[in-house]
Amino acid sequence: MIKSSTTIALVPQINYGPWIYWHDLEKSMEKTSNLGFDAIELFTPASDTLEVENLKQLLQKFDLELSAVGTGAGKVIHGLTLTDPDSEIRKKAISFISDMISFGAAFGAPAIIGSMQGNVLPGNDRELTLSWLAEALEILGEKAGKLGTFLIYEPLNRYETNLLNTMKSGVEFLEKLNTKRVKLLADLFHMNIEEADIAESIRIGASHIGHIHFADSNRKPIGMGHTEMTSVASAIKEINYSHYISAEAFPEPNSDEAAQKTIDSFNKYFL
Ligand SMILES: [Mn+2]
Repeated sequence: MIKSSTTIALVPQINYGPWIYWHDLEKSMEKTSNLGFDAIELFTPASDTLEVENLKQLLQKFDLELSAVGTGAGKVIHGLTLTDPDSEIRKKAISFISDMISFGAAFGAPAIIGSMQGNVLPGNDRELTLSWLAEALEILGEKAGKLGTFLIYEPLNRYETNLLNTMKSGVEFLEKLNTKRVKLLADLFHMNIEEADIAESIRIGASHIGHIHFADSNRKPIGMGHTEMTSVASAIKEINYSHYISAEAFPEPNSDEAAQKTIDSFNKYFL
């Protein structure tokens, strides 16, 4: 079954970005639940921002699941990436994500590696940089596996990383790893920029895809841009996708309308 999720940003330093709800966890969960979503995806400053027992109670109260946890705060707040030429920074990045994996795993939810993957920096070797990414995914994928979950790696568009931008390059990268506990994130906004054919790329990703970010061509909620969603939705169903479709979209025109637009689109294409 394909499941729906909103996104909630709880990082005080960030006040705008592609998240539906902002800063008020309980109110955001209540609204998510009232609209009929299955889950929430969280963007928190750290793995210990929320108390596990407290979040468990809230999830139960609102009949929601945790779809995934983001790790981007490691970069935004601490300047950490998995591909920094400084090995001490890479170690800290691995440790930050490792703690996030433990937090998510308490709810059966995977952690997402997006901006924490970093870039090949000027003057650095591409193969060496990719080997640092591979090393980190091996360690973190196995850690997630031991905790009964998996890790999600997200190919980003060229304006956010120069590492891997397409589903195909992501699949080829994962297939060279020893760990089988890393899955790919199909972010429809990034794919709109990088892929020749989003539906075909979903088929290429197939069983490797473990999470989907649901956003239109302009990163607004699906239905507010020009992504041709009918063929994309068919491909998602065709591969028997059974994880979450999560609204990593701008809260436009506001959070409530963005959430409503998202669930209307989700119901239109996936119910
Ligand atoms: Mn994304």
